[in-house]
Amino acid sequence: MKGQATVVKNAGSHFLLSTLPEWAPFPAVLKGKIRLAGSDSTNPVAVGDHVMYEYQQEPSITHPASIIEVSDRDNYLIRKSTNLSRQSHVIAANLDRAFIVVTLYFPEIKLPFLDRILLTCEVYGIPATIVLNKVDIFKKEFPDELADFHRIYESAGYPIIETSALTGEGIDILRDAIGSRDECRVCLFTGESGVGKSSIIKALDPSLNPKVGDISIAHLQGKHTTSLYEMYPVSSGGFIIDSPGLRGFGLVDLKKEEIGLYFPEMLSEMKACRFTPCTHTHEPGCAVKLAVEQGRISQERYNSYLGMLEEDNKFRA
Ligand SMILES: Nc1nc2c(ncn2[C@@H]2O[C@H](COP(=O)(O)OP(=O)(O)OP(=O)(O)O)[C@@H](O)[C@H]2O)c(=O)[nH]1
Ligand SMILES: [Mg+2]
Ligand SMILES: [Zn+2]
Repeated sequence: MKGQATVVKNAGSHFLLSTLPEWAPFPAVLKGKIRLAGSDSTNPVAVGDHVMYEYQQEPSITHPASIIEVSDRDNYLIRKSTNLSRQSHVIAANLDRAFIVVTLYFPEIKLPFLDRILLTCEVYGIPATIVLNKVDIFKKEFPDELADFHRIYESAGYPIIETSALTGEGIDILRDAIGSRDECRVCLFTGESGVGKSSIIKALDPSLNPKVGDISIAHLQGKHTTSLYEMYPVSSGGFIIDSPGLRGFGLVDLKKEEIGLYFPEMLSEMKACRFTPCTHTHEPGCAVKLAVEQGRISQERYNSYLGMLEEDNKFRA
């Protein structure tokens, strides 16, 4: 017999599937070699994938279903490994939104890293919201840094939701952004280790129990507690994919002239550049550089952009 379902957990060699919006996960394995056409990714099946499976008897741990086909993806988020192999890894597929979780401190935020994730979401057409977690730690103590963060990302056009998984602040707003039961959205939580992705899922729905880790005192970093991609049904509505903390985030292959197209705030300025294409670095009459000088584009985002151009040199030289 055959059926269609969504991948809700990816444990490498075995999977859990569920027929969304029903939540009744059952085990499955990959049958034979499934390759998506044109894909060199290390994982042919990702959480969020819609798959065709077959089974002889009701799927169970001892008799898992067999995944026989992966349907075309509406979208997916992909990361290149940062080593020279440049293999790609599909993070998740068929996403309605990515929530990129960050915090200003513990671990300290790295803006270029956030900007790489945002750029990748733009490239793959996935709407992104920034979740600024742990506000209980820095809202009072670091108001200037907080204001700076809002200035940078609001001018770039990204929504920011401030949350604390500890006090519950902002969790209702986040729940609304995920959506109601009828909307049945599938959303990814991604970001560095230790920022509180799993903690927020618990705060959104206390009946869910993803593992939560510590922050290493020695390094003030997360300890990579979540090791698998796994979807959770939120009781108020929607499905959230919890994911392991990202370490590096290699960029997809883009031509130099293309990178700026995925910075929303540059896109609106670059029409006025004197030259096309313009890399917005040395060219005279560059409207993007003017917008940076005049404060419409933040220096921080522009610096991230320059960093990406440089990385591009490193891998293409
Ligand atoms: N003060 C404070 N601590 C938080 C908050 N959210 C999470 N934490 C703490 O931060 C640590 C890491 O939380 P996790 O939820 O495991 O972080 P994660 O992003 O899932 O980390 P990985 O699974 O390693 O990627 C834990 O000690 C949490 O208790 C928050 O809003 N405020
Ligand atoms: Mg986690
Ligand atoms: Zn320009």
